[in-house]
Amino acid sequence: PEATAVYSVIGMTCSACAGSVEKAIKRLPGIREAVVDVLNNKALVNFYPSFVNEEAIRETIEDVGFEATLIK
Ligand code: 9UX
Repeated sequence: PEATAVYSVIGMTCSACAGSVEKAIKRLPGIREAVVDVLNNKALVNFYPSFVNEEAIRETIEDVGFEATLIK
């Protein structure tokens, strides 16, 4: 079964920022869906826990250059 994680993402200033975060998350294994909302500084990710976890996703967002905190 899949799980959902929501992150607060600090530092995204345009929709291209959100696009690059989404793309990076979707390159990870086990990602079912990723939606990044630049206006609300949030990322919602639906994933399969046998392949990836909350912390790996969080680190991927940080690797793109934004500060990410798991909020849900
Ligand atoms: Mo453009 Mo968004 O360089 O950071 S992608 S502002």
